Amino acid sequence: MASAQPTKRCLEKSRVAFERAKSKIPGGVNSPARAFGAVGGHPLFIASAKGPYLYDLDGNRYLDYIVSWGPMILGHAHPRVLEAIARAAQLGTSYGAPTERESELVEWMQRAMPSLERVRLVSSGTEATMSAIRLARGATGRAGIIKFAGNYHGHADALLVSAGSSAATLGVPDSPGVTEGASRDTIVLEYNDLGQLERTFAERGKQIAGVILEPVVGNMGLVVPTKEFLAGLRELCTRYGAALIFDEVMTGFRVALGGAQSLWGIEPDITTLGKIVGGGLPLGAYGGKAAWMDQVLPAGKVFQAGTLSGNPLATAAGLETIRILIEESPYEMLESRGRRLGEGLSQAATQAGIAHQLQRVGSMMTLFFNDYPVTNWTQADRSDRSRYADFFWGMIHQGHYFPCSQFEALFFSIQHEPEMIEETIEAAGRTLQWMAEGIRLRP
Ligand code: KE4
Repeated sequence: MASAQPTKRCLEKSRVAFERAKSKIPGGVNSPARAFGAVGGHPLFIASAKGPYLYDLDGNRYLDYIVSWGPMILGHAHPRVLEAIARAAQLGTSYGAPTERESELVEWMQRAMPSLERVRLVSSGTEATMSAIRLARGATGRAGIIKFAGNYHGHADALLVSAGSSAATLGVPDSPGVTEGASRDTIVLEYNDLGQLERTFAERGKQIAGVILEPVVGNMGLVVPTKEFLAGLRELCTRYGAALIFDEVMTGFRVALGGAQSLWGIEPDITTLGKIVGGGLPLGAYGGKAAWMDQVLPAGKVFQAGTLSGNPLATAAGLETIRILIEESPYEMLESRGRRLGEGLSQAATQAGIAHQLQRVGSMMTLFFNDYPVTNWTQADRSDRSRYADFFWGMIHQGHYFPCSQFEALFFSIQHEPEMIEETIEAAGRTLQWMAEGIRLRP
């Protein structure tokens, strides 16, 4: 029996705002990930956010399942975080000189991630990963960096090769402007393919400065590494003296307090961080074993600098966020709510007779419209993008803001209560039923 037809929300003010923005900002957005390029229509312009909710210019309320692409694990406008930022702002916003709070933040990070013997604070995840590969190259005197297709590490030239996230979404995994010279030393392999990794090290091990990966991938949709792949990575990097770099910008403090490295029991040489560690303000970090990190200037000779590195407002927001996560330890609750959401989405797709894979770690997950489990980019790339676009818009018109791409993970916060998770599951059930009835939901 045909279910009630979807009612479309009025998004007129966002549409007008987008037209205005397009004449001033390339593509009307300051990051392509939020352009809705893969799902059609125009992006929603946000007026405010509170707790688990976003509010757009037209006054529509949404349960937020991107939470700023990961950072807002405590929910939006958390009172303690706002108070910490306001208190810091009264003392000035940037000094260009060291402050004690930078050391305090690092000490709290070290409590969560013992592998962080030294940490350098920067202003974004891109800066963190760019610096980490420069460190690996400077410390080893080698040029080769191994990355994996579908893994996104920000937009540094050497890493914008077969990248995931919006690079994959918008079909520019190898961007114009990234020269052959910049990417010549980047070796791209298939995620979870240990044999290919072993052969590459056997042939070129002495040229490899480091291997960088997402230890749980979010940027091709959620893909989990096999134990053998991770163990092989660690053993090969040790054997050949290459840096094992865990890009935990997305997974750090998300999949566990200690990130994916604490889940998998693998200690990287260098970890890159961002998102949650800044509590919603611009802050990234790279850190790890002192033997590596003490080669960064001025302790060592590998250059890296930044006007706003360790910014007082960003460290205040990050410190309060990490404090709350350590004090409240919400990870069992995030796991149980994540399990319920994942099971609910999968059951809804099964009831609608729609082929799918639900892949999840804790409070990050992806509903792939794909006939087979996704273990690498080749498989992720076979997902049905149009189906995802229909799903996305069916959820938007019912007030649930999912990632605007099949190749992104969804996240939720500690303020997404069980009854909200149930609302989302019910909305997904209606959406998937409409899709099964052939109703076009995407613009
Ligand atoms: P930023 O430069 O965006 O702070 O971090 C880059 C980055 C590095 N490593 C990983 C694993 C990441 O996921 C990211 C950024 N993630 C994307 C979303 N998947 C950010 C959203 C955007 O680009 O607007």
